[in-house]
This record gives sequence, C-alpha cells and structure tokens, in this order.
Amino acid sequence: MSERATTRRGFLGAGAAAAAAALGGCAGGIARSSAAGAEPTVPKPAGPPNVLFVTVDDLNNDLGCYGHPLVQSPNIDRLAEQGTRFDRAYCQFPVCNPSRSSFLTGLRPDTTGVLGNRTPMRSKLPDVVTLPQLFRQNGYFTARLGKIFHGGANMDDPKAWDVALDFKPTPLGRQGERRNMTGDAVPWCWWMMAEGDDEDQPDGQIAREAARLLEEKRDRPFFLGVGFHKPHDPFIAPKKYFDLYPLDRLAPPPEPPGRAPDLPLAIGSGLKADFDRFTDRERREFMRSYYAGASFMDAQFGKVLAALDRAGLARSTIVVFLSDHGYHLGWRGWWNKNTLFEWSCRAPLLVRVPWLTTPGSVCSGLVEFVDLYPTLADLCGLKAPANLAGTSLVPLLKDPSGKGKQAAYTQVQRGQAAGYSVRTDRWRYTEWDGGKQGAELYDHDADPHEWRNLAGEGTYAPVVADLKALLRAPGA
Ligand SMILES: [Ca+2]
Repeated sequence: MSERATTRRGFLGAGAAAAAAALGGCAGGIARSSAAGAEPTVPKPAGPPNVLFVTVDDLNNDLGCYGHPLVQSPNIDRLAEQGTRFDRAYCQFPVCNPSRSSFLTGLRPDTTGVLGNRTPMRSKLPDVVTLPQLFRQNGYFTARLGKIFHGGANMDDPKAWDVALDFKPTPLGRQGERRNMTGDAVPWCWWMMAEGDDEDQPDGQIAREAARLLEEKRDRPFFLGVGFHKPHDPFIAPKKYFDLYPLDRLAPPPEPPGRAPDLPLAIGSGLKADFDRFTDRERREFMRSYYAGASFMDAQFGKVLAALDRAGLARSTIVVFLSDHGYHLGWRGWWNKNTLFEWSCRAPLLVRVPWLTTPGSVCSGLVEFVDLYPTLADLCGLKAPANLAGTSLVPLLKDPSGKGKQAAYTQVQRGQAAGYSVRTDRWRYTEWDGGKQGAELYDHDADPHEWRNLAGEGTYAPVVADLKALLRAPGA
C-alpha cells in the first residue's frame, strides 16, 4: 500500500469521511485542465509501440485520483500521476455489451445495433474490424485476459485475439461470509468476504497471467487486453479489502427534499423498488462491498503495472485504463447503471504514453469512448477504418488544456423506446422517446448532481432549442 493511501486512511476521521462521501467526492468537483508535471523525456520507441488496454467493469469515478477522499486506489492514482487523467470522459451506452461493442468498434450504438447485453456484436457486424483485430492484422500479438468484449457465449470476437483466456475462482475463493442485501429478491445483489487470497479470484489470476505474458520474451509488439471484473456484482473480494472500509465511515448519498422526480423512463427498472427497501446498514454494506471490489481490482492492476516495469516495457508501451461506464452507487436511490445521469454516463479514463503525455496532467475537455479507437490507431501509425465515429485524442494528449469536444453523447434503451442524452461543457440535455415521454435539462455549473430539471422552465427554452438540435447531430 502506498504511503499516500495509508496517510489518507489514517488521516480521515469518521466525520470527515462521512461528509466527503456524502459530497460524492468527484461528480461535481471537476478540476481545470492542467499540466502538473514535467514534460515527457522518454523518446518515442523506434519500433511499433505496445498497447496495454485495461478495461474495468462498472467502476465509477470514486477513486483517489478523481478526488474521492476515502476510496483507496493507489495504483490507478499512480498511473494518473504518470500520464493524463481525463476528467470528463463519457461512455456511449452505460451497459456492458453496448458500451464495449461501441468503443471496440469505434462506432456509436445506433451504428453497431448492439443495444442490449444479449446481442452478440458479430451478429450485427460480421465484417467490422474491431480495435484489437486491427492490431492483429498489423502484426501485433494480441491477447485477451478476462472481459474485454462482453462475457459469455458468442460475445467475444474470435477474430481479434491470438490468445483469449477466462478465469474462475478456486474452491477456497468461493467460500466466505456472504449476504444478499435484498433478501434474495435481486439474485446478483450479494457480497462475499472471500477466503483465500487475490489469486483465488479471477481478477488475481488475470493479473498473474498478464505478468507472465509481459515477462515472456516476444519478437513482435503486443496489444494486451486486461479485462478486470470487479467491482461488478456480485460483490466478491478477499476479506482484507472489505476491512479497508469500516461501515461507520461510509455515508450513503443524500436525497435532497424537493429534488426533481425521476421521469418514467429515467430509471426504467423494477429494481428500484427493491433498492428502496434497503436499510441504512444495507446501503453502507453495498458501498463497502463495491469499494472493496474497486480496491481489490486496483491492487491487481498494480501488479500488471509492476510487471510492465520489470519487463523493461514501460517506456515503449501505451497504457489505457478505462471503465465501461459509471455507476450510481446510491445517487438518486439507484444502485446500478443504465441511466442517462452523469453518474452512469461518466467513467474513469487514464492514458499514459511515455513519450507524449505530461506526467500528472489533467484534461477537462469532453471526450467520448468512441475516440479511443482512432487514438490508438493514430498513436501506433495504423490505418483505421474510414467510418469511425470518434476523433483522435492525440492533440489532447499533447496539450491537455486544449479544447475537448463540443458534445458527448450517451443513449439507453427502454423496450422499444430510446433515451438520448447530450453533454456539453455546461449542460446535460436528455430526451425520452423523442421527447414524447419527457425531457431533462441540467445546468452543471449550478447543479452538478442534476437535482433540478430545467427543461420545462420557459427561461431555458432557447437553451433547450440549441441542445435539441445538437442531440440530433452527433458528429465526430
Ligand atoms: Ca459494465
């Protein structure tokens, strides 16, 4: 554990931690762009750079490097200190399969046609060249450890990988104190303080295998996809990570009286009724087990970074770290994703390009996950398909104070009805079923937690008119 994390934990009293957790840590506190450290001094590698592409499942921005005072993420924080942290990065669809299918093809969800977890990407896009497939076609060794494309039968992209491995917990790792926080009403909603150690869990095995692959001597460049599963439910981690978060230090998010009620499709799931029955203790348990999973995953990520250093590959390897989408973790009484609120659409994104990024730099411009494909193609000199939806982030990696995108787009599906949301520097505007089932407008300058829906207020009609037009014109 790093000195910083230890200090932070030791420093926080129960009151300070509770207040900080109640503030949410990061959703509203967006730092301005900065270039904190020295200019990069590492020379660009003579040959093709390697790519370490780390995708985490359901991790929101409650991390040390994003300003959360309680969550212990020393390894992710270290990557932020060495590279560029994107403060306003948005997924295109806050559900696993649609989000991953989008950023791994560089296409928006309406183009991929993958709008749910049960649609195999290749059933919609048999001929598309996916991001890892592009690297494979260009002579890279490509490997997937864990979840990069959505998990399960027929969801992977066999064309993308030389090696693809999935992992299972050991018998010991399946044991431990456990509890379903909904009295079994919601089958996935349980935590377990697992017996055994990191490598009794799939994410620990992923880190071990990643280290082994990195240490193998290779005669060609690699694209290594490391897909950690935690903090996704069920909330399982070795017990020691639960011990980092005493229940009395955790405070569920506030619910201000008089805040805008949710529109009928905004949450769009019967689970809300089950969550509404949580006791205060269950809310704290949920937070503890989610954060335990985040810290467990962070420790595994640290092992991969250490292996990269040990193998002498850090200077020639691009590291991308992202989560497939955000997570409410109790905000608006919602303990899940799949909404068009900031908590669900925004997600962590960190990039380290040793010869390009300024250590410790922060980019507060808007970026989208569809930008990752053209960025990595650009950085590695590969010819990307012509029809990609995003734009390369290389200019922002060179100058993080540069202007981000005019808008970031996210969508969800509610049966046959769709919800679309556009985020600009100041506003979030959302329409349900083309506006027939309501619209939402939030002013992030004044209301970072999106409590007050301004869409129906006459004063804002001109703002709505502009955003309506923008919503219908997602460009590159
Ligand atoms: Ca996910």
